Amino acid sequence: MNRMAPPTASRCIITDMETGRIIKIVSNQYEVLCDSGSYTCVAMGKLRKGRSPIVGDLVEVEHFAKQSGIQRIHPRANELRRPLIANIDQAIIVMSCKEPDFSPSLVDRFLFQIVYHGIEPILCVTKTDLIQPKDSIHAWIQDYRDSGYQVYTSDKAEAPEGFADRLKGKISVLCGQSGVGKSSLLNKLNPDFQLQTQQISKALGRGKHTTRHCELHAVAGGWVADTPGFSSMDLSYMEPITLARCIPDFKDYVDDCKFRDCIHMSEPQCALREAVEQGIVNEDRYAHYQEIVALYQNQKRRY
Ligand SMILES: Nc1nc2c(ncn2[C@@H]2O[C@H](COP(=O)(O)OP(=O)(O)OP(=O)(O)O)[C@@H](O)[C@H]2O)c(=O)[nH]1
Ligand SMILES: [Mg+2]
Ligand SMILES: [Zn+2]
Repeated sequence: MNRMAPPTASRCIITDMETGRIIKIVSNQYEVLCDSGSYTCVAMGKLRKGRSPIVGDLVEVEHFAKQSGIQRIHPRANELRRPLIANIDQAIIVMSCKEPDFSPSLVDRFLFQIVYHGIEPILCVTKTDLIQPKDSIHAWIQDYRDSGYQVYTSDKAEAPEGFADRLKGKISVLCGQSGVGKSSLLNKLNPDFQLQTQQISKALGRGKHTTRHCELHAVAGGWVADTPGFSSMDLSYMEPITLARCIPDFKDYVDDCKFRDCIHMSEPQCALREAVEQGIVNEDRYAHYQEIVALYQNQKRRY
């Protein structure tokens, strides 16, 4: 029997590669969760020339003697621009009743971006303890429910009822302005969590950007990305015909317009506008859609 060791050359090509998911990026350090553990990795040279790895990416990691490096990014199932994250199942739009004030126009901007990228939206309205039972925000919440959206509500004490079940087995991302209570929501779901939270600035009436990085956390049997808050996003890239097709409460109507290239603004016999006029589709959401179309058209005019 030949007991000789395999030739050295073949030993050299055996590499220690593993697939993992990026759960956090700070400076140029990538935290990648693999089956064998969590590794702080660098991006290898050939990656730097192409697209950059982002949180949520599935990557091939090579383990060397003293460090681990990301060699390849798997193709992405989807990708959000703000917050920047890949491969997510659902995005939770977090909006507070007060501090900062509830804004349906901002909810819809988040919503449009999420559905445009093929991601399932969920709405979570926080700080219900700060409003009276007769506050008009309750009517807004009902409007979203009537339009077919899933809406959770929470107060200072409790995470929304049934919310933990919705996260199970999924990769989710929290989107919302600073100070709405995104990190607080995760702390409520898992008492072991101590994510930093901070009162909103009384002077400015808005958050102080307490969370600084996008990071996936294991919570409620799933993964949820806590993200830094923001309230402005560039949506002028969204192509109107495609956007209208992606909006869940619009899509049943857009195929019945007279013109196939109808962008549902002033074209005759527009089925979407008729549905709005009949009160079937929410007129505020339609107005918010029109704002995005105007942004798109302005941007096109400039180039
Ligand atoms: N009254 C009340 N306060 C809340 C509720 N949820 C969060 N807060 C408070 O709102 C403030 C901001 O909460 P955070 O969780 O830090 O907000 P955030 O969305 O993570 O903010 P950024 O990290 O800056 O994006 C904190 O003082 C929380 O205690 C709630 O349901 N009711
Ligand atoms: Mg936070
Ligand atoms: Zn139309």
